[in-house]
Amino acid sequence: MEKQLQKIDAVLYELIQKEIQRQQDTIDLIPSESLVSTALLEALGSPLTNKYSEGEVGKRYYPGNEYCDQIESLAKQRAKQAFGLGDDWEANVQALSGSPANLAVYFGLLQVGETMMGMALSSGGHLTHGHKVNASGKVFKSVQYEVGIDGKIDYEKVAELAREHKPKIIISGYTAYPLKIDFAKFGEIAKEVGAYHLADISHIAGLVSANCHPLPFPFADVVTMTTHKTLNGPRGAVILAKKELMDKINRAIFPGLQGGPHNHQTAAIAFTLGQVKTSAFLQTQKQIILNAKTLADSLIEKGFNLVAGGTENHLLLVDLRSKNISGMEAQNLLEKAGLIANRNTVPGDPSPFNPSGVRMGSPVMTFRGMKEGEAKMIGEWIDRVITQRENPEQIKLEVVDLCSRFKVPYV
Ligand code: DSN
Repeated sequence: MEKQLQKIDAVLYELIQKEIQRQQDTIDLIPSESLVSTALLEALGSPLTNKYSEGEVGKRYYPGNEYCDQIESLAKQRAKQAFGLGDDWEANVQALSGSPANLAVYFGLLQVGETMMGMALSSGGHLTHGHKVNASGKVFKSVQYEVGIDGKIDYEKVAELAREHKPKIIISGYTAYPLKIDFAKFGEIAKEVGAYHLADISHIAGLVSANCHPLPFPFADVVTMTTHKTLNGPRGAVILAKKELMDKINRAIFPGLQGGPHNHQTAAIAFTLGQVKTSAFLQTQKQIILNAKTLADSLIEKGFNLVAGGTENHLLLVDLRSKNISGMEAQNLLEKAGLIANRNTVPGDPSPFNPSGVRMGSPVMTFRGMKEGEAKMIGEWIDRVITQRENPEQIKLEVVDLCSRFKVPYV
């Protein structure tokens, strides 16, 4: 097919080219972002976007779904294979992203006003885990647990809170937690109080599928994940649930929360899940962990404090209070140097509006092919920007030079 966008809408084309160049010339340390292949973009940019497929495979509200049915079935089958699941689990791949996926689980399994329990946003939980500004915290009664001042989950405290409030769902899985999660322990706590255990593995789905992080199965009743983080797929989500719960969740997705699934997105999810057992994917997930650890060690060596003392996964939280710089200032200086990391609260932060930390992750640098040597170099640049207060524009020249040796696939 001849390329058309540049001819028809040069303004939009130019903006997309500039964004591609920005991605090429910077190092993306945001642990929830990704770098997809051009093969994936072919599926995502396909004419499947034209089609309506409200309903489920074989039971659609529109005709003409022969191939969309096969594509959605393939995605569901691959979702189960990716995590080694058998007939007692089912998959839904229609949620448009992580937030609707989580809401569908709550609306499917809870009545309005019933109690759910998740980690507070300020401790590394997600908005949809019961924060008061989110539908999850408005529609349901939300109980929030927090990490200790050491940045670690105190499983006994979580159990005590669960015994006190008797939530109907307990959520494990986080957006800013650098340690491994003890899913078995969460399963025990949920069982004791008669709750469902929802594991939201959005951040670590790639690591989990590659056995680089303990699996939430069989300790969870439902597992949600976005597909655009360590899984390295398109924006989207997968819900895995025990067979007897899936009907309720399916109905919460459609007609409860959404209309037709995005078939082009489903195809790209099927592609992503088809890659997870390849040796290249497994190797990349191992390298993500090695790179995060190398970056963490390099920062610790330079005198930075890391929440929880380091990392066991793909991300680290740098506590900047000893460096006399706010999370916002650090984020801005790092961006000038071409290092893209986001400000984040750290345990004990008095206000979420002025966080004292920066969150960093290794997935995108790893997807670009960077290894321990580069991760160490990134740690040195961060130190030069934040501690030595060197001119970030000068450091950016070095960053762009490194980036030129690790091209994003679209330039
Ligand atoms: N925005 C994602 C993150 O950065 O972790 C979570 O939704």
